[in-house]
Amino acid sequence: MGSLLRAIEKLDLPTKRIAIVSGIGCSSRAAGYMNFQTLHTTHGRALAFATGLKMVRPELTIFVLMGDGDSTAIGGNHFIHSCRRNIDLNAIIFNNNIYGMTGGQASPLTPQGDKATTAPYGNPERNFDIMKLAVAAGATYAGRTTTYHLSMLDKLIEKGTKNKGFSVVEAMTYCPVGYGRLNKKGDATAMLNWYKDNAVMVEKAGSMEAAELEGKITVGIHHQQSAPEFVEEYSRRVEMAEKG
Ligand SMILES: Cc1ncc(C[n+]2csc(CCOP(=O)(O)OP(=O)(O)O)c2C)c(N)n1
Repeated sequence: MGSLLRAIEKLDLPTKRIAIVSGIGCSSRAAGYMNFQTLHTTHGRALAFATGLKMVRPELTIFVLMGDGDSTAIGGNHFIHSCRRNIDLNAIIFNNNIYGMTGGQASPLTPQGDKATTAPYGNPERNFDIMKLAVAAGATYAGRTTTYHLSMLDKLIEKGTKNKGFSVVEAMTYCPVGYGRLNKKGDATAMLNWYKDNAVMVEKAGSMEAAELEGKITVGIHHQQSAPEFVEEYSRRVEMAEKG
């Protein structure tokens, strides 16, 4: 939340033109602490609400705050179609590798083998790589970092906001209670240190072997491209149809 506020300050955007849309979860509570135009919506549907808002108020800069369960489980379909449409929204995914608010169930971002209350013998499922999912589905900006690397997180959000299209920023945000305790990751400080020790810049990762990257977090801008933006494309087509 601090990174988002610092990025907004840097971008010098008029406060009244900023909307924060969030789903339901620990992460989505962030919307309630910020004094912008805020919508705290339903679990998994933040992107659907944000899509409607952007279509009727295209002048708004919209940040969509979601948890990993919110955005990739119940809201997974909205996520891939938002990427595909390239609608000008700024999704910020707080990835704590678990369903935090409801007490630590496994999410699509719980690493295989890790424990969750619904996976007491270790998670048998493979986890998504949000960056790969976003890029494959058509997002025009995808960046990832951790809450240890705060200045990088500020910059990733800032750059993503400047992108005209669907931007995804994945912020690894540790949950020492729901995930850390079950997986013996230590306290909050130990989890932050784990981020510090295991982050690899995406540029460097390109020249590393898959085995070396096992268990590492690749951080930085993973993807950037330009493509037609959905609301503009939609309006252009309406205009053309009206002209006959
Ligand atoms: C339709 C619906 N299904 C389930 C829930 C219960 N629920 C509330 S928060 C949550 C999971 C939150 O996990 P995540 O999205 O990863 O966010 P976090 O709390 O970890 O930030 C669930 C399943 C709900 N509120 N609404």
